[in-house]
Amino acid sequence: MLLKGNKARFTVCVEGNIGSGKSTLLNHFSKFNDVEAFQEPVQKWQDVRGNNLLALMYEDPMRWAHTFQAYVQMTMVEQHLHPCSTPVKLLERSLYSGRYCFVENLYRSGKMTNAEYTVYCEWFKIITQNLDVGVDLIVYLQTDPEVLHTRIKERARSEEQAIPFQYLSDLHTLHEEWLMGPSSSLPAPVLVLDANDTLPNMYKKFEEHTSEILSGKL
Ligand code: DCP
Repeated sequence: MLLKGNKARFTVCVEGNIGSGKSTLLNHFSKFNDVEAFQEPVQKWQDVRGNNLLALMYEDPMRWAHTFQAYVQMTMVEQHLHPCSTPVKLLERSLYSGRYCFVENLYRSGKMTNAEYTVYCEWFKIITQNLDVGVDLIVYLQTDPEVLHTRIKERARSEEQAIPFQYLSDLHTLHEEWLMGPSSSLPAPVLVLDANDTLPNMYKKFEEHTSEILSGKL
């Protein structure tokens, strides 16, 4: 595939912890004519020439976290650079949450070595400084880890069934630090939506915030 660059006028990344409802938001807005939505390529991560890297990462993070995150980073570059024919490009997650939430968490909890973390971060720096991975708006689906824990059990994605509550709680803290704090690592302004709500109420919120989400304007 030829990566020709991002031609969309407005690029929005949807962020939030595991199970916060990012895919639901993307599915909702993908029905709009001027929006092209790019779902996170989880299936690619589950089958890298027959290797389920997502499962390996959860089973043995000390061995596989770096390999998995390096691959996620590569697929995220593809998403960021993928040509877009519509004015609005909607991305599920980004290079940035990989770096500032997941990898930071794996490093802080001792599941990535200092050497692995450094190599990953060097790649991140080269990519963000040299490629067109610009973002205009981040939509943050802010959700309590208790709610996520229940949702993850209900949706029963097999790789995720052993995720401990602490993992979700740590990831929540890092999303909050990155998106709600005085962060110098934010690539764009953040629109926060409380995503603890029921599905019908979330659809109402999407409707209320449509113009903000698709143009950054109230
Ligand atoms: N994941 C990870 N590291 C990343 C990105 C994702 O370990 N840099 C893992 C966490 C999940 C799976 O990949 O097990 C998918 O995570 P997401 O939170 O990105 O996607 P969901 O499918 O959970 O999104 P939602 O339920 O909000 O639609």
